[in-house]
Formats: sequence, structure tokens, C-alpha cells
Amino acid sequence: MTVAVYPGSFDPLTYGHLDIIQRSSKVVDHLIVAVLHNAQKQPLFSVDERKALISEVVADMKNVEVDSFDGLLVDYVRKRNADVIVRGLRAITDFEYELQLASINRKMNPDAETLFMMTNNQYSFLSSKMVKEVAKYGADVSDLVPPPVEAALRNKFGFQ
Ligand code: COD
Repeated sequence: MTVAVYPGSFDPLTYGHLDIIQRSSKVVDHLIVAVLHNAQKQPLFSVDERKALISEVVADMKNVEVDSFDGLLVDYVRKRNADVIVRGLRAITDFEYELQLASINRKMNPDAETLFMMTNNQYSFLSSKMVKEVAKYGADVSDLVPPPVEAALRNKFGFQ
């Protein structure tokens, strides 16, 4: 049984993330979407809020679980007996960071393989940061994020 971890900030989940979740969940037996709990960062959504939003969106995907982690990703991967780390690649700008991340993770845990999935072309420009920037001014983000995330953004920025 192949267990994969798809780690990220997911602040918030976008259609780009969801596309990676849908596609990678078809090539592994069990996929864990793992939200990073990073005390040094000031996220828009708390870990619990991010987990709840992702859980709502993936509710009908039977082999997908939503969890959170802190500390090193490789330690979490080991703890969950996972074989694969899933990451998404949008553009060449992602490559350098992803290469560094995959290399350090492989050094620390040679048993976990990083699997890269190329973005779906329609989401190649899409990032959580951009979504927050746009939503902050009340603009329509319905093409960028699933409905529960759109509602949560409107609520967060006072556009109900
Ligand atoms: N299309 C395709 N993929 C996408 C898109 C899109 N539109 N948007 C985002 N993605 C991909 C990203 O490329 C990434 O692979 C993944 O989705 C998650 O993205 P983010 O931005 O939500 O999450 P990141 O990149 O901030 O996550 C970073 C980690 C949490 C994985 C990393 O910081 C981590 O592992 N931290 C724990 C400490 C650790 O072990 N560090 C490494 C050793 S120093």
C-alpha cells in the first residue's frame, strides 16, 4: 500500500492545490494532506480553519485524509509510515525551492521519494498569496478557490 503525504501551508486551499490532490490521489492508495503548523508565520487562517476547509472540499474522496504537522516534514512522513511526498510545480520559479526541499528531505529520509506533479495549465498562475491579495479587496475569486474557501475569505475580509 502506497501512502503519500501532500504537505503545504494551504493558506488557503486553491483550485491549484485541489487539482494536485485529485490527480495524486489516483496514483497512490492513501493520500494525507498535511497542513503545516508554523508558529513563526502569521497565516490568514488558523490550522484548524485550514483543515476544516480542506476536509469539507475533499469529503467525497475516500482515500484522502486531512491532518496537520509541525516540526520537520521528514519526521512526520516517518511517523505516518509514508513512502511518497507529493509536491506541485507551477513554473521554473518553483523549481529551485522545490529542488532544495526535495534534496534536503532525501538527505534526512532517503526512504521517502518526492513525487512532482506539473500544474494544470489553467492554474499555473495561481497561488494562495495571490488569492488573498485579490480577496482582500472584495474581488471575485470563485474561479480560483472552491466555494467553502470563497465564503471563508469573504467572511475573513468582511464582505458578507
Ligand atoms: N498548481 C500546482 N501546484 C501548486 C499550485 C498550483 N496552482 N499552488 C501551489 N501548489 C503546490 C506548491 O508548489 C507546493 O508543492 C504545494 O502545492 C503546497 O503549496 P503551499 O504554498 O500551500 O505550501 P508551501 O510550499 O508553503 O509548503 C512548504 C512546506 C510546508 C512543505 C515546507 O515549508 C515544510 O516542509 N516545512 C516543515 C519544515 C521542514 O521540514 N522543512 C524542510 C527542511 S529545512
